[in-house]
Amino acid sequence: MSTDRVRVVQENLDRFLAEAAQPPVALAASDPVREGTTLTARDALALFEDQLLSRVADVEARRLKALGRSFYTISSAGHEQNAVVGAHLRTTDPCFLHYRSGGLMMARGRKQPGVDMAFDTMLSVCASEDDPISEGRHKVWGSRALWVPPQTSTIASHVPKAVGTAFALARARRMGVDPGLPEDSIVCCTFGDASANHASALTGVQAARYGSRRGNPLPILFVCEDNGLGISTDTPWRWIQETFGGHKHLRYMEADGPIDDVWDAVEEAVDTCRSTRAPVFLRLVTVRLWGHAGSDIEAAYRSKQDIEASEAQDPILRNAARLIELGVATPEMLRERLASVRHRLRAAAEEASGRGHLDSVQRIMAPLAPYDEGRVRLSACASVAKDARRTFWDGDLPEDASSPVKRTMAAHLSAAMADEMLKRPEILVFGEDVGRKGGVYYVTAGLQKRFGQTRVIDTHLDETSILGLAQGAGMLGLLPMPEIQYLAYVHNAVDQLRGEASSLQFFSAGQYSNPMVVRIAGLAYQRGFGGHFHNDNAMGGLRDIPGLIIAVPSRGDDAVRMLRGCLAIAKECGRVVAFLEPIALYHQKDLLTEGDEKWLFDYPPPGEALLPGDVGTYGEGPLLIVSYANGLHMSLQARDRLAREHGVDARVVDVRWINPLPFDAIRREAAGARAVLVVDECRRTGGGIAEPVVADLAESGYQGVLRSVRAPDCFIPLGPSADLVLIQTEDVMAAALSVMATTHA
Ligand SMILES: Cc1ncc(C[n+]2csc(CCOP(=O)(O)OP(=O)(O)O)c2C)c(N)n1
Ligand SMILES: [Mg+2]
Repeated sequence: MSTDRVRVVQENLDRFLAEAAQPPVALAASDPVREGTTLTARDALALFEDQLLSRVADVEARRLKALGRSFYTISSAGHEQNAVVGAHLRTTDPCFLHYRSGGLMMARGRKQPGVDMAFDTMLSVCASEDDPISEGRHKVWGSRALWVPPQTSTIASHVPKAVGTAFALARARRMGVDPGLPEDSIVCCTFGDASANHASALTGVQAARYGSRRGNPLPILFVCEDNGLGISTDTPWRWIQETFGGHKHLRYMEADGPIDDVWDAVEEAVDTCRSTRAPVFLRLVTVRLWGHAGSDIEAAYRSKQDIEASEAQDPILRNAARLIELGVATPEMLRERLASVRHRLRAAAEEASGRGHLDSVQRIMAPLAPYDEGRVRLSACASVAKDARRTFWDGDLPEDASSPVKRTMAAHLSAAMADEMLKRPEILVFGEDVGRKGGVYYVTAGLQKRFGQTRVIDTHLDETSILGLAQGAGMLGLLPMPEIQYLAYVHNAVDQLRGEASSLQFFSAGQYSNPMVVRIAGLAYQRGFGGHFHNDNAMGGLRDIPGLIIAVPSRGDDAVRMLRGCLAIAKECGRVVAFLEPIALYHQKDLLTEGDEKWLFDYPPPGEALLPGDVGTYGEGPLLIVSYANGLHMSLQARDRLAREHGVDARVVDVRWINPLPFDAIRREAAGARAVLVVDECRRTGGGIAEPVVADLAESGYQGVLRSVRAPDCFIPLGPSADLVLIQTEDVMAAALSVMATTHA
């Protein structure tokens, strides 16, 4: 068997077009291709050209790859019937696409003057800096003009945000925010048949059904491009139908057969989704030609008969035959189209592969973490309408409150959220139990009552969907504030932050953003409610996400100022922010002795804010302790005892911002210190701050002694044993004394 299946498939088409008989009739351009369809001869021919563009782009990508001039060979070959989906959708229907949706993109591009999707595709496979969507950062289907946010290579990870976008369409309008799309827009999300088994796909579909069942408009069209294979593993016969057919709150349809039948089926699916504003699942039957990617040797796991059977089902071959049979075109017309497309793509390939690539770290990173401090500070410190506040607080402003109960971090955060919601009508608060109950720790208590169910939503129990909604809402102009109940429970959905939300600005060259402030209750030291999953003392899984801002307040007033800063960063710069709230400090009142109430603070009135780089400092002394959160609380206790019991003075710095770490401020503070002790409640190698802070000081030439206190690399047991694997004030004392002893020696 010839191993060059690209050539074989092309030759099949050429041979067919050379030998095909003339059509029995000739249709006029505006004639329907047969009775009972809206597909006209003109549309059918245009679709065929879209499909050819997609096909020949794949051929050229492989040719260039063999020459070392392109870098991506996962093709759409065999999937080109998806062009019909592109033809039926509007360019104002947001699309989140499978990597084989090339036909769809060509058909969509045709609707937008000034867009040349074929050329852009070649730029993309060549990783050219001129690729309009990603500037060569990845081969993605994406376009700002066509409302197609770029997808990542993680299969199905785009499904939750597609659902979130569909949900946010109507929600934004209800909140008075214009999403910039027509009211009857729908969202389209395509994926493969193997991907349909993935947790992200299943949870996306489930979220759509659940949301719809709850009475929300959820106009999402799921399109499963079913080629029966996931790389080498076959999908059981009828599996997609068995899995997604027959569910309530999900209309299931199929599109298969000749182009005109596919046209009718897709039309019905799109129209149903648009008119019912409810989820529709369309199985689009496809074949996969040429293996999974250029590097895949398909013959190793598929028989010759199997491969040839797929090739015989080549949609372009079948469509060519159908167009001739229906009288849409003569073989000669199709030959001419094919020749012209080949000519056009060859020129595009040559041109695109000659263009440059991003050529500096600076240019590569430019869209990753945009930050305009001036704008952010203005926005963070902007006042909240006085009258609205007075009415809302019923004359009892939080900064005037005197009851200590009102001044814990939890109470302050609650008030700060209310103030920010008054100030920013685009804020949407959602998560598990945040509405009626007010959150597990009552931080969102009362918000739903005051702001209504439109702006404060109890979601179903799924962190992936929560973060999917955050992305969709953010893309449509809302300012999402999702809550994740515990740090340990962000891990099961962390790809939505890591691979998706945090990478959107990067892979879209800053053309799309999904601003959000994700509130996460976390860290350890909870009394009475323990075990690892409620006391997760590691944030390494967040710290290594490029561009993600991580804020960790240690006291109530800081929390308020930092939250204002975080919302402003999200709003003004489109950034993704993790706001990690130390559970054990939510209701902490005391600092040094029981009942001293020294950890209660006044509510900072609107106008005050903290931004990355703004650290907190306590005291003076030759010992510098660098810490955050519970460690900060313990460090301040240690500082008091060091002075009283040992005559050792220490200065304590609260870094407040875990990402980006305030290295400049730490270096400045360290300059006058004989020793620096980093108190890190996270695990020794769990991605806390000790490693980077110590490394930075060492590398920047700090001459004093460096030491750290960190927790062992262990999960946290239930009950009193927990304290054995969590650092304690005693540990801070011991390390501080030992390090100071070294400096005296
Ligand atoms: C989460 C994840 N796991 C594994 C992969 C590697 N991978 C890429 S494509 C693919 C198969 C997908 O098959 P299917 O969804 O049927 O799409 P098809 O390629 O057949 O169109 C796999 C396993 C990935 N990209 N993402
Ligand atoms: Mg497949």
